Amino acid sequence: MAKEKRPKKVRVQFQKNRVTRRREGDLTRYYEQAGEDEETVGSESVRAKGELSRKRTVHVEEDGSLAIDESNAVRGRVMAPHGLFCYVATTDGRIVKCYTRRLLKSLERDSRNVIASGDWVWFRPAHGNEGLILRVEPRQKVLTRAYRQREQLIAANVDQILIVCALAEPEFKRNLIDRYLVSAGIGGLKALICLNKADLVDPWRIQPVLGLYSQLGYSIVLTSARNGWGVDRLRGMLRGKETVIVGQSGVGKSSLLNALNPDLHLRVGDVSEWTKKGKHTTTTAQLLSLADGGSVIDTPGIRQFDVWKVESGDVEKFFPEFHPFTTHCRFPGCLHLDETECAVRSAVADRMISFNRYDSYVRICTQGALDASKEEEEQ
Ligand SMILES: Nc1nc2c(ncn2[C@@H]2O[C@H](COP(=O)(O)OP(=O)(O)OP(=O)(O)O)[C@@H](O)[C@H]2O)c(=O)[nH]1
Ligand SMILES: [Mg+2]
Ligand SMILES: [Zn+2]
Repeated sequence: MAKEKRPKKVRVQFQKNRVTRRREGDLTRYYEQAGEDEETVGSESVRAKGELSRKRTVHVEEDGSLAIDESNAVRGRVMAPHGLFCYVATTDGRIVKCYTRRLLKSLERDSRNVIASGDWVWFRPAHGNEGLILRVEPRQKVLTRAYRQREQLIAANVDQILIVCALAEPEFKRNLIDRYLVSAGIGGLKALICLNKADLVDPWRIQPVLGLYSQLGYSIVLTSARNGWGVDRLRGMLRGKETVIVGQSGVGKSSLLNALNPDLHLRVGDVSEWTKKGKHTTTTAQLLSLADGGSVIDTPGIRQFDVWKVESGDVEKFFPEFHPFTTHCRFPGCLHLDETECAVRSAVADRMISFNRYDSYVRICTQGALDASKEEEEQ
């Protein structure tokens, strides 16, 4: 007989700001007055042990998410988080501006952001077209990165990642592709690579990159959002799937989505003439539905993408071309960095492994040692 699932109790430390006087004009004050605390009577208890050590007992599901009464709540998917609030699309097609219940922030024991684009949530409707998020459903596959020594969720509940690079303007960065590939591997996401702005370069320049990544087994597509090359093929790769689209600012992520679905009317920017780095036209990740099925999360361009907490010994898993050589290294557990008689490094010297890929590998393995102050966001 199936075991009945029952919520269990956990103790949650209050955040400091829950025990201090609320500021005038606090955005969530209205909702708390509207009964956040009353709703939880019976399921939560407060024991005061001095002002700053208050804890609350809450009921959580087996998966760790907060147990709530779903009969008073509406289910929806987070389209775009905007700091204190986010827009949530309901299954009946409405878009509701939602704030987040503070208790969720206290429950978030790892230091991730509480809500991400693509999250499935339950909210309690309030006046106007607003609501209060009570529960975040457990996430399936996610894309995260390291940002200021914390794990930042970029997108939740996605099947695949589309890594967009521009072959020119801004300068093509191969190393970034490899970082995204490792993060995709960690998150269990299928990785697709899109080389955009193909109209700006001679085809012969692209061959080595196309050859390398297709030999490694990744789907790779050459596109031009300007003249429409490759757009049909790309549409086929995204159809019916949940995809997060990533890449530097100015590579053409939003332009490609407009080319796929002209109804989206996404803002696209100018690549600034003097830096050729792009101008950050998209400022928050947003979930968009595609006309022929599936959805995409368009993300803002970021300058630095670091993989979140991967052990050096695990990085080689995501470099399949190393695998035939690793068993020939002299030391078991060789990290292929500075060990003697390393078969991977010999293969790089013999050009059997791409130097650029090996360079990416070394950077990812040693990224923990990088000065955190180097991490910056282009926004
Ligand atoms: N020549 C050429 N220009 C393109 C192509 N795709 C996009 N662009 C131009 O590149 C610039 C940046 O495009 P966006 O779509 O805003 O780039 P993005 O990746 O969304 O940038 P962020 O939102 O800042 O992350 C715009 O001026 C586009 O017109 C292309 O295939 N060829
Ligand atoms: Mg954009
Ligand atoms: Zn080795």
